[in-house]
Amino acid sequence: MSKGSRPHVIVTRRLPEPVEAKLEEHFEVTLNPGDRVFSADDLAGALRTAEGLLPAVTDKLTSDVLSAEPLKAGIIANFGVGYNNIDVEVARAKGIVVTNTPDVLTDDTADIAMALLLSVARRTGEGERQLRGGKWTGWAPTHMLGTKVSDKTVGVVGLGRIGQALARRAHHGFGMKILFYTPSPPPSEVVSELAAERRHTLEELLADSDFVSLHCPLTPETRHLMNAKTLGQMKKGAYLINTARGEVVDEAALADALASGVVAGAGLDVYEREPAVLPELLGMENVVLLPHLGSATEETRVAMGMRALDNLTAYFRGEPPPDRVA
Ligand code: 8YV
Repeated sequence: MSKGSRPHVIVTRRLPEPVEAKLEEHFEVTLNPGDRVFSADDLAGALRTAEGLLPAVTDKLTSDVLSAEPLKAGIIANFGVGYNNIDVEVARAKGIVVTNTPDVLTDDTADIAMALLLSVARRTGEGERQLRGGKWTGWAPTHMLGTKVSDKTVGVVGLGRIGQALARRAHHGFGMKILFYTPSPPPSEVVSELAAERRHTLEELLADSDFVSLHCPLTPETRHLMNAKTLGQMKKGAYLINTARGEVVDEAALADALASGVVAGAGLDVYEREPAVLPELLGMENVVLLPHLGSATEETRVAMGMRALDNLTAYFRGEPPPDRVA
């Protein structure tokens, strides 16, 4: 039921304090101070109870969940740019508006992609584990030699906002050559600024890239885009970086490719079955594993919350929400 005259919004996860305070100024808000992850029943219940829902990547708004009756929610303001956690076709059919939070997390996510690229190439995780484990015996000319990053080629899969930001860092900061494979290329000024070259097939991109960085959304077409076959098409000695969605990579095939040396190393921030990570990967030294930290800075998580709030505010004022995706 609507609480009072202000719209009721259910927030599924604990958000940074300034965001929760601002939400409370505008709406009747149900917060989740204990940060317990909602079950499918909880999500369906929320859609029956409140006019608005503010979920995150951990909330699977499947066709079943969205079929909650009688439906009260008119808007799902997702906290995140990726919205593969929401069945947008069903939401659209039910008349539910869906919004996301683009732009504000672009730089941070590109930073994490670059951090993973540097880390796996220069073996920083492995080095730290060795030192902390008391196994470092001292400097030596041949100790833990990695792969030089500067002047190498990075193949960017998906040259959207985050792909471009990664390419900018790699090109301007590290003198890397940029190749890209994307369905809709950015404006020609962007391509020239990055001195980037388009490859029309994934196979062509993989064959020429020392590093492959994934920046595409998860869709039925991109699910397992990197599989045993495409991993096998990567250049010898190349590295895979994934800050997009875990399901873009067949994790078991990646573990095999890493174990057999088909792929030299990987830097991963996302996984197929988060928070589970394939045990084989956990035991590998040539893999850098982060716990989905792409947008995890104080500034950005606040900005994401404020962006979700702007979408809710516009919707409840009867205006078009700025980041409507369905
Ligand atoms: C977020 C992300 O942490 O925005 C995205 O798509 O993957 C992450 O940056 C997560 O989605 C929050 O719900």
